Amino acid sequence: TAHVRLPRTIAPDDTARHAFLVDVIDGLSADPKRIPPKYFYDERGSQLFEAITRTPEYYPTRTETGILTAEAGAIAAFVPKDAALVEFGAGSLTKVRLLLGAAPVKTFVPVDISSAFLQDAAQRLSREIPGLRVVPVPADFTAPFALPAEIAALPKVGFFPGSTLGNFEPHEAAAFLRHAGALLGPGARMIIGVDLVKDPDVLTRAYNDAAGVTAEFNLNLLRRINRELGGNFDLGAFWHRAVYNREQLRIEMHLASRTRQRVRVDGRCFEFRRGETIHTESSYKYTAELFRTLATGAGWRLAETWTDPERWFAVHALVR
Ligand code: AVI
Repeated sequence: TAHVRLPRTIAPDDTARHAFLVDVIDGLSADPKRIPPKYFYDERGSQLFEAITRTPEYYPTRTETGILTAEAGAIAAFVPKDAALVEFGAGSLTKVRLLLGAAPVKTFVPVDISSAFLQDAAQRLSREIPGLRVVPVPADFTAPFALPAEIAALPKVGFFPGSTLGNFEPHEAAAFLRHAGALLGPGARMIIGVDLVKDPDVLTRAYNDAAGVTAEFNLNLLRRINRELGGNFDLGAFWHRAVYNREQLRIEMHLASRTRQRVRVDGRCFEFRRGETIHTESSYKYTAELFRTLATGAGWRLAETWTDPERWFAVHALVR
């Protein structure tokens, strides 16, 4: 029988898997080993992150929510009438509800890498707020992407809560702010939540919760590699380590090898020394002044800053 080869289009899932594979192979080949934190967020990872935000030790989410609630009026006054609100890394959409309740927003554009989670959350939101147009964009916002054409003529406000900016290296954070400015266009505004530098004990506890949810979240990355990239990581052979780096003003999360061992990913072999780690995340903390310098260098002007009574977290308003 004749053998007919059908043309095969590359599905977006293949492209995403390939990018993941390349980053993991590169990162495990590097010394020290590293994997970018954006890969934490498969479905289970997104759920584990939500669970972290409910632990007593993880103060950022509830502190930021407190600021958004207490300052809703002032923050809403910063949003132009009929604006389109573009949220970067939208996740579960809990925080934006606080803003949408107070600000004159007509169109909401949540951008998130975890597309199943996003579709679900977007659907729930549009049912909840009937007058609101929700246009979800499933994209990795750390790479270039386009905004939907239907919001081209509207004034645009970026929303980037949760101190996600802190998970970028400082040069990446500057590049992100510059790109976000170009994407949102002239006259754009931005509301951005950033964790503040504080007592190292408070920081260290926040990333070492007693119930072990953060450890589960960190280890889930290995589970994802096993499932999606054909890895054979033994999750019991690694442990979660989170430490504050006082020079760099960042929490570092690592997965540390309990023994000397060999691991395979996609047919390739990687050696671990006993105690060797994979650096899986940095979470940079910014003083208000350091953040001002970062934003100014990226073409924004810092217009206002709202904070909580303990000054643990900051919500900044930027204007281009
Ligand atoms: C999403 N991001 C801001 C969190 C953070 O605090 O850096 C991720 C996280 N990692 C461990 N706990 C929470």
